[in-house]
Amino acid sequence: MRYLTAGESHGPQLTVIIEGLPSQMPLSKEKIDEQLARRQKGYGRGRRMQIEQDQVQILSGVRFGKTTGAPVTLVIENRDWTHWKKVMGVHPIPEEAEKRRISRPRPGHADLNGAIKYNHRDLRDVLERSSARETAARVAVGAVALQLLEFCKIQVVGHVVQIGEIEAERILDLSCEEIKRRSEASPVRSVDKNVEQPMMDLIDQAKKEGDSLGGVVEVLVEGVPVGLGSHVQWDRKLDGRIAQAMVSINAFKGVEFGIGFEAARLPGSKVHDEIEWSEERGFYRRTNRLGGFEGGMTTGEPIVVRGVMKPIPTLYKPLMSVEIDTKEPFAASIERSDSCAVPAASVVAEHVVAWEIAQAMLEKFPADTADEWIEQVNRYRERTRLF
Ligand code: EPS
Repeated sequence: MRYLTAGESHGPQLTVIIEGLPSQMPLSKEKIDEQLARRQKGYGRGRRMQIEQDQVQILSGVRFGKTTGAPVTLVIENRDWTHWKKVMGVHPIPEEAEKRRISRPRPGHADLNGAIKYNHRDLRDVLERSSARETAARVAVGAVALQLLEFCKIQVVGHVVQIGEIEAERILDLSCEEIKRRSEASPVRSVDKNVEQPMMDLIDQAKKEGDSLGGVVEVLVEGVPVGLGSHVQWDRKLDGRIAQAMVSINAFKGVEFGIGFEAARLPGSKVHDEIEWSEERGFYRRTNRLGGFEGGMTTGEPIVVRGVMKPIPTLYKPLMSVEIDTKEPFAASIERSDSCAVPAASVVAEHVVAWEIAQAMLEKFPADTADEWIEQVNRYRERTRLF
């Protein structure tokens, strides 16, 4: 299973083609729209989110509510496009191109590297594609993956564990269901009520100062069978693939599993998870410090992965940069932006992880139809329980 996304932030639409979904799988547009709406919420978003009301159109691969096995095309229109037709059109409009040209790269963005690499004198040719608007497409893809995972009772949820210096209390053993219930009711998508107001105050302060804030999000996956991914080759290690997917989200700079970087400080006896066995569960771990992975394979314990997001680099209080024509120092151009997108990023992280799990499930249990697929999953679950 694979996908590609296309589309610019202020172009007409985002487009995705997903290939490799089994046939006969119920696929609901409404469920994708629900996820798109979740991504648009969250304290700290800017004015653009008042313009967009993301909804998906399914343009191929689904008939009468079920997948056919053919590629699925998803489209999300950019409502803001109506204001950008002249700036983002396909046909040349030389006066417009010159008038609206951007020549002051923003530190922390793709602007300068992309312009040098692709030889663009207008930085908009880079920033339109590097914009985090693309994460709407990735959520749509993940929402399809989530519907596949629902079939075999795998649940995925993302939530915010830190914004700026404010950390949520680490509440162990919350189920996906409980995390979903709590974070959904929180404007900052945190399960810890006590940090909600301080996080919002911090975001308000950053906004007032023309600054931006980053944070940490966590994704929990429940119900994964043991043995997804493989130790036998570097690019088949599933934790490695999830790490790549997480860091590919705009502004993400790092990833950890389970206790993560904390493991550096602890002796092995306080890091590794002891093995137990019961008739009902088969083999399991007494703790889950390693976040559901050993040897690049799932242990069957919940997957716990966290990603760190840097503060959004588009600042109303711009940093210094250099004009690409005159080579003179300048304050970088000011573009409309969010002051904090960490709550939205927790939804994006949830969806990119969902995709990686769904892909790993289809690799392990290749099938043309959803029924064939679920049959294999159930057989394997029984075999591993009896091991
Ligand atoms: C973004 C800048 C802002 C954000 C955008 C990502 O857009 P604009 O430049 O139109 O104000 O709102 O995020 C989205 C559009 C979205 O859907 O999340 C950027 O520079 O990355």
